[in-house]
Amino acid sequence: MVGYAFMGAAHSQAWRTVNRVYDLPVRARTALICGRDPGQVATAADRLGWAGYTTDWRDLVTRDDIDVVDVCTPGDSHAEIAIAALEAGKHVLCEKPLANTVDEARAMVAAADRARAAGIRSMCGYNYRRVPAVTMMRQLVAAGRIGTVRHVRAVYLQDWIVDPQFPLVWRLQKDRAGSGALGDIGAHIIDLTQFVTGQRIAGVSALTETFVKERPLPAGSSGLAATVDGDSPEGRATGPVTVDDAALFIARLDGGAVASYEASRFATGRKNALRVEVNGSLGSLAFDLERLNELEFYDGTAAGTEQGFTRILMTEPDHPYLSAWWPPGHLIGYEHSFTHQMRDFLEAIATETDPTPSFADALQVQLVLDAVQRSAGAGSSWTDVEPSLA
Ligand code: SOE
Repeated sequence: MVGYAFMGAAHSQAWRTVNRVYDLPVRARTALICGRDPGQVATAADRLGWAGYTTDWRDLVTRDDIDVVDVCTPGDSHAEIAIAALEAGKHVLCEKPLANTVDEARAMVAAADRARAAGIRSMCGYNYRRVPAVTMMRQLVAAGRIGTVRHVRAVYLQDWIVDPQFPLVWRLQKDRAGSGALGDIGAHIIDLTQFVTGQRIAGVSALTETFVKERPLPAGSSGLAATVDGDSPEGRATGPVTVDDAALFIARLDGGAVASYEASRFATGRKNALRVEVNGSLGSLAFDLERLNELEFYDGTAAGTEQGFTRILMTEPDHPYLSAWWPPGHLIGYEHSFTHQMRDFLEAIATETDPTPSFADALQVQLVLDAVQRSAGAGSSWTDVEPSLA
């Protein structure tokens, strides 16, 4: 694994857990973790359960006893590491968004295609697909239970940078992160809604906003936490915020649905509010990450006297991914989506099948991000999503 902050910790937990929960034809061994700071990566290896550590990611690529490389770094290094790993014959799991630019994403897809011919698998980490309620939403849509999808309504709202004195961490720097709320959390709802509906975003009209344009430089940071020097703002060195704080867009999907999306880190009081509602000709489905063990289903074909949203508690063995966990009626959390992701990735490797979302699927999300940025830059003008050839 490369990276040991927030995503590195979430993925480590999943790698350690996956074979304890699921019976799989292969076992994951957490061999080597990489980070730039020798002291911090040593501590991370110990805490997160890795047998060894290194400060040079090339060690992961050159070591013969390593089969899988998991890329949990900021977006500016995804392409270089993932392509080198694929070329060295390693299966690659790469965090979302796939890359910082469409060109990088295309190069990653090309590398993944070449590697596939040699039996090497690749997958992008859109983990929320593997929340059982989200997987079941897709199954119900595919089974026709809500009929023809007409509306998709998606928001992903956080508030962790609302304080103007919150420092300029890498997620607020375009050269490191590619974009702001758009790529960090907007990418999740783009992927999730396309996954659930089976339809792809064809065109958008968008606007983005950066509310706080200058922030203090961080004294230290890890994951979403960061510190600044001094007790008061006076005298702190600052730098420009080069990404969006919020991104909003309307969209047409290629199956005929219309959609709205909102991603913001300034939605005061909303901590991790990813909500998706899909309305079809026969019914509706709604999901809220802050209540991730629940799925709301409105069955418009039920007897008139019985119509209304039903809350399905996602705790039963027949629900996706859940039979391996706890006895019926017991709940799961955020981290389980990563364990499910590792389960599916390992199974694909063992059965020599291609896992999803593929790099090509993730390139398509990247093309939507690109269309949103182009539309926002052109005064919200209607902008088609470039075809991905995927
Ligand atoms: C921070 O905005 C963040 O951790 C994202 O980077 C993740 O992708 C998302 O799952 C939760 O929020």
